[in-house]
Amino acid sequence: MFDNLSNRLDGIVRRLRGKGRLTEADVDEIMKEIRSALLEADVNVTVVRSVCNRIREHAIGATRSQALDPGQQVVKAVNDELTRILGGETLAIKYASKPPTVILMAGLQGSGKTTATGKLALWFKSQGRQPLLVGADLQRPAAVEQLRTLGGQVGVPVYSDPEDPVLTAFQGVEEAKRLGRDVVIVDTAGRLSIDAEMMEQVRLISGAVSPDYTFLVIDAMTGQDAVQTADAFHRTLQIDGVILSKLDGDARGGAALSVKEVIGRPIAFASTGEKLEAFEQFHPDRMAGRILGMGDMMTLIEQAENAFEADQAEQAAVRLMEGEFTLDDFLEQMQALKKMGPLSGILGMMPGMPKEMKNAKIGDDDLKPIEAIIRSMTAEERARPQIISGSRRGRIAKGAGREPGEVSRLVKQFGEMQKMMKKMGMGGGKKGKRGGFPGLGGLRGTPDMSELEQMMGGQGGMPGLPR
Ligand SMILES: Nc1nc2c(ncn2[C@@H]2O[C@H](COP(=O)(O)OP(=O)(O)OP(=O)(O)O)[C@@H](O)[C@H]2O)c(=O)[nH]1
Ligand SMILES: [Mg+2]
Repeated sequence: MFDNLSNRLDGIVRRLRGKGRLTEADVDEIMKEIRSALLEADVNVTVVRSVCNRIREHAIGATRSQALDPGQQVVKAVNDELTRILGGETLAIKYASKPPTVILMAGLQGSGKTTATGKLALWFKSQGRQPLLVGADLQRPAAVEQLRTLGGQVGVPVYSDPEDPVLTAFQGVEEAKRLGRDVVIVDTAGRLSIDAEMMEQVRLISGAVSPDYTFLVIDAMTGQDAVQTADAFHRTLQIDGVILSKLDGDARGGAALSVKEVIGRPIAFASTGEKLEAFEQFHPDRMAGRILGMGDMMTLIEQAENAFEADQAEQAAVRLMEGEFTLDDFLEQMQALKKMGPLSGILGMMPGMPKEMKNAKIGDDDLKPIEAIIRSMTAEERARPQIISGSRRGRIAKGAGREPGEVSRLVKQFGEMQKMMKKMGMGGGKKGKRGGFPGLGGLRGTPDMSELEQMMGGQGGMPGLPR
């Protein structure tokens, strides 16, 4: 997602970084590029205009100020603007003081409502909640069955009554009270396009359950149309937030970048794949960072926390901070890394990762040589790779069925990664209570630009992977 926009803005950002001085002509040039990048990403024209005006103001300010790094100021302005149009702040769910918290899902047919309902249930579970799903889509015979399957997969009960959708929704909330479930998610029927009957039905359901949150699911692939849909729904339903689905497709991202400005409601969650885990809370600041190629360490850390055993990560973190992170630890973490999802997605979130690597399709197979090399090492070599001399290198390479050059590259890059991680570990805090991704403890909270900058200056990267 956002690949094209990201490529273009990343290019602009890289050029700006080196600029000692910035002239008005430079600004004109940059603004032209930013404008066309946004338009190409299918961002709403009005939004593009207002965004560009604001960035331009900052950029002109930067040409006139005596600041050391005007390029940096412009990069910050672009980052701030992107964050702002993506919604500014993360939508934090406030649970009803008197449970259950009721969530109503709305959207066009095929937008991904039912899938998102299942994913959201899993997400609430990860937050320590006990959701109940309600199938109020009686339009399609298989709809409730689909929801039941999803409920089974995420381990959440599903309520439905074949009689009537409004009644089902109402009784679903009663059922939740009876069962002591603290979150109810109501899935509703979609239609091919906005029609009066569908709007009326979802409005009645909304009236019957008084939702704490009404989420509109929109398909990111539909671009600007999605924004029109959002507008129409919002006029009937009072949307609280948007769930953007299918962000894994080759969507240009325009919907994500326009919806907040157009309906004034933020994107709450993003659905990024068919798998139930491919679902995240939407953090505008992190997403802006990802688009600008500055990485998204926070999401990476959270995914790591979910995939890693907490105490295992904790131990590794301690060793790392003491400078004792070994190749054995690395191997262990690599296994956990595989659980975090496709590697290319992970790489895309790492700060300072070269563009060509982000776009590379890297699968588990690419990790195999690294694994083989580490497994051919003795315990001592894994603990202290610096002892790996020419003859050891030859033996390891042979054992792994790889070239000696690959062994030295892995050792060298591991050393660099260690350095980078130590540097990041010095961010000024202790690791989070649940452990956390090794060495990143100091970065809890929102990393600011200077921290991101520092990290980007690091020479790190994934050992064993090409630069
Ligand atoms: N790649 C990808 N596919 C998705 C995502 N979300 C949903 N889908 C797929 O999109 C199709 C429609 O999803 P549903 O969840 O059934 O959509 P719906 O809005 O409930 O559809 P109706 O109930 O017919 O209105 C399914 O094939 C899903 O697997 C996503 O984030 N990424
Ligand atoms: Mg459905």
